Amino acid sequence: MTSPDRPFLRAFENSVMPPPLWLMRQAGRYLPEYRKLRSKVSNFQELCNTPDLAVDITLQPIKRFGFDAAIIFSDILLLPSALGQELRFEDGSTPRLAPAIRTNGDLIRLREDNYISFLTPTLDALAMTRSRLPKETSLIGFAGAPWTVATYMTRGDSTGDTRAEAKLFYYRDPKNFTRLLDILTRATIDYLVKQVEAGANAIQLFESWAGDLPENVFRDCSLKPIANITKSLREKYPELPILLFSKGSGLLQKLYATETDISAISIDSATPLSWAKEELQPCKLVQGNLDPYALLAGGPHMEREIDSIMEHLSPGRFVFNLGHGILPATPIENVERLIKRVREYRS
Ligand code: 1CP
Repeated sequence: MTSPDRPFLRAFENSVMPPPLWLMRQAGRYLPEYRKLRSKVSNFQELCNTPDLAVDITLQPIKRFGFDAAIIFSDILLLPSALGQELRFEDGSTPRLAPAIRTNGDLIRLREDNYISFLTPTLDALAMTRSRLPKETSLIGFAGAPWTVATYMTRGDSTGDTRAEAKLFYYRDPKNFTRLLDILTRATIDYLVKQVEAGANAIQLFESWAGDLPENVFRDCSLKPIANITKSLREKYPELPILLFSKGSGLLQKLYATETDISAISIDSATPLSWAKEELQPCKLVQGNLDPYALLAGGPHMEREIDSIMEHLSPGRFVFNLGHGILPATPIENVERLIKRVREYRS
């Protein structure tokens, strides 16, 4: 049996025109059909943990827009919840994990076995989604990168900077903070392997909070765990597309490209296109990077930005996306215009 033709997967080999297209957070509050389902349950976690609902939500943007890839509806914070922290999503505020993990003594509270059983709803949703997706559409599984997940785990209920407690834990007690990163690295590998077994065709890692790390801390806390995760996945799945989105990491993104086994870098909106073309694209696929506010505003500015991204990046290995998640106030018509502009682009 030959494998189905999936433009998103083909783009990892060669330039594909028009380029494959999907949007980070494409299932979410800007969609009326999402808001309708969301209003029927008491909290966001219930959506993630009810496979029928998670599948319907994952498929919503595919049915409406025909994107080339679906991303499973879930959250990066379900993993620390499976490891034993209590997770609370409250509308309009940052999600919370309690009690905070800030010392060696806190680490022993984390579950090191059987945590995957708490993630079964997402694995079931992946398998069900794969069976219901059009065959040409790829399915993306995901996890948070260990540093970003650790920022939430160490933060607890504190209201300060998201990264403060993780940095302080690392600076005061690097040995035990590294143990936390190791626990997360191992659990993330396990979880991603299960996601691939359930039907994910590609994996994306989200590193949202590594943007202001000094280089040596970046190497220890972001680069190293990501290198370990990708090495393990690569040994098991030599061809698996592994994408990494690392918001705000600027020039240091080059280190992921040269020192890890990722397949693609999803660049944020502040990453210069000419730099991405020259420094990243020769060795990795580049994904990105329209500013979500340009999409929200729409109009001629958005069209110029799309053309510029296409001009720089579409001749190489490229997937069109945003530079961060789509904003809840984004008009549907602007998403439709974006798709048309990308698919009808002529250089
Ligand atoms: O309906 C609602 O009000 C819930 C909003 C929401 C949604 C739709 C949250 C809470 N998470 C999600 C889904 C989600 N989160 C997906 C689903 C797939 C998709 O369509 O893209 C993904 C991939 C994520 C990843 C995620 N969660 C990240 C990494 C990417 C990023 O945005 O930087 C992070 C940091 C989170 C934590 C999180 N979950 C939810 C919120 C509001 C946040 C961010 C909070 C913060 O800024 O600290």
